[in-house]
Amino acid sequence: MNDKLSSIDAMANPMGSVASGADQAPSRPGFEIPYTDLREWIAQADKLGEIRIVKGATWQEEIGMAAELVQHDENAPCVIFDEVPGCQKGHRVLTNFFGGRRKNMTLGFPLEFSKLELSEAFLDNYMRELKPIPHEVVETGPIFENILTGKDIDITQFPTPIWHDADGGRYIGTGSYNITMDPDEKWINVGTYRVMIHDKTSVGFYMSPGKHGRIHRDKYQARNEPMPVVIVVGGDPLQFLVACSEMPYGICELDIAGGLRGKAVKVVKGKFTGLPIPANAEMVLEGFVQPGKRRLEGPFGEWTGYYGSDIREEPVLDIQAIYHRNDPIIMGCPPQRPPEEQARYRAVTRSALIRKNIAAAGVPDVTAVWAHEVGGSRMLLGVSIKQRYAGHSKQAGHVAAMCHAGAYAGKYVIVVDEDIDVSNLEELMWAMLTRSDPASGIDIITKTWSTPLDPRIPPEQKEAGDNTNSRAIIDACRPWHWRDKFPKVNMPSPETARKAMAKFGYLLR
Ligand SMILES: Cc1cc2nc3c(=O)[nH]c(=O)nc-3n(C[C@H](O)[C@H](O)[C@H](O)COP(=O)(O)O)c2cc1C
Ligand SMILES: [Mn+2]
Repeated sequence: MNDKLSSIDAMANPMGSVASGADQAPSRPGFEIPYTDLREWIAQADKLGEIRIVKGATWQEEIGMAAELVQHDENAPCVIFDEVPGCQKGHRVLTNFFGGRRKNMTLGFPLEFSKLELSEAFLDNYMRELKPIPHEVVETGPIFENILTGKDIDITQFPTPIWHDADGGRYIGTGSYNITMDPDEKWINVGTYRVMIHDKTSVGFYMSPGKHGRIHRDKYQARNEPMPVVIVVGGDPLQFLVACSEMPYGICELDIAGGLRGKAVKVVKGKFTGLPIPANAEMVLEGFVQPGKRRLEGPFGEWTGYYGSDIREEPVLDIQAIYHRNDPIIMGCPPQRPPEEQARYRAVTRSALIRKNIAAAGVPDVTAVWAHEVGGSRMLLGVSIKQRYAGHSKQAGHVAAMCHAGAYAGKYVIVVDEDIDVSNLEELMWAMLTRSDPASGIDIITKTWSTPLDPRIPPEQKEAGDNTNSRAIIDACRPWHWRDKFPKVNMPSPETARKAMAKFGYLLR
């Protein structure tokens, strides 16, 4: 699984290689994603014994409290909240989908894979060559079981929690995705951006500068035209994982999810916007963002572990229709202080994407990448390489810091030799402490892509509209020109370690 990316891939453009032609055969002989929607996913996770149902918890306080607890424990179950006081029985909220052994099931890989193996399998089987399969329009689907329009629209009736006690509102969109179209280039984007309820018929959402949905929105605003939007607030977990990952610009994430599954995603057309809506989604909001219309949004407990960006004016979605299945399930993935659930799944997907991006930039012999959970899978990257030439480690570090999947909101990149397991935080730190020289081994890049959510950007800089931060690239490889003189590591060889485990492993249990 550790084999190198092919030289063909290394020479591909930085967007990654994208095969066209959309043949329907999955590229992963032997692996299969065992569900096509959230309900089938729940049935699979239940088979693993990893689903718990909680009845009677309140949306005002208790669901948020419980979510915080389970999301911080990677072996905790997925929890589905039902019979939420004040809400209809059967209208549910699901949290902590990505944990335990179900995370492997979610990606269609063997349950015994480690997180690094999971990420590498994701890279090898899905990401190395993206093979999008165009989504397929069908007449109808379960999402049209209930259609609420006009006076019937009331988004406040569903069990949307207050996730963190100082949140500025009820966030219905956390495990959600927004579907929009580029008004010039006409391509469809699917991206996860937090969504807060304003009142019965409107919600607000926050998109950081540079995100694809934000680029679409800025274009509509510049044209002074309403932007059609569809928001899926519960649906296929695989689609969600694709929607919240930095996929290439210009490619529809519905088609990427179809490609991963080897089967086109079936969509119905929104009755007001004509935008594609996954036919088996749980709940969907459809409407328009009027140019210039804004309302206060936030604060919201964010992935950095802070209430990110204060309450500010953000665009508003006026809801024209709510579609939902019978007994709909809202998917909740509220960010918490890392490491937590969100960091767990993003580590798996982002580490793979960064590795792909580095190879696409032509850097050879990257042996592993890990986007560490403690940094929300953005702020601390570990990269291991098999050093081939002087300057190789700096090159790998700078590309990791600046490639598409690694650039946004990064802080520290540590480059180490291939003997280090970069997914093991203590091992990575040990390598940094013993193989880097602070005076000569740290490069700083300034004015880099970040976000108003970054807690360390000074207020006066944010007010001036400058949300950039800086990066440190720490070269913790054995110095190239005297690598042979570097003291030997005093750990046993892999062979001795295996023997020790076989003979004395019982002492650990
Ligand atoms: C649970 C969750 C919530 C997120 N919320 C936001 C958000 O509010 N605003 C934002 O710009 N990005 C948010 N993101 C990150 C984006 O989903 C991610 O950058 C994605 O790549 C955006 O899609 P795009 O690349 O098509 O723009 C969130 C991610 C997750 C997992
Ligand atoms: Mn996108």
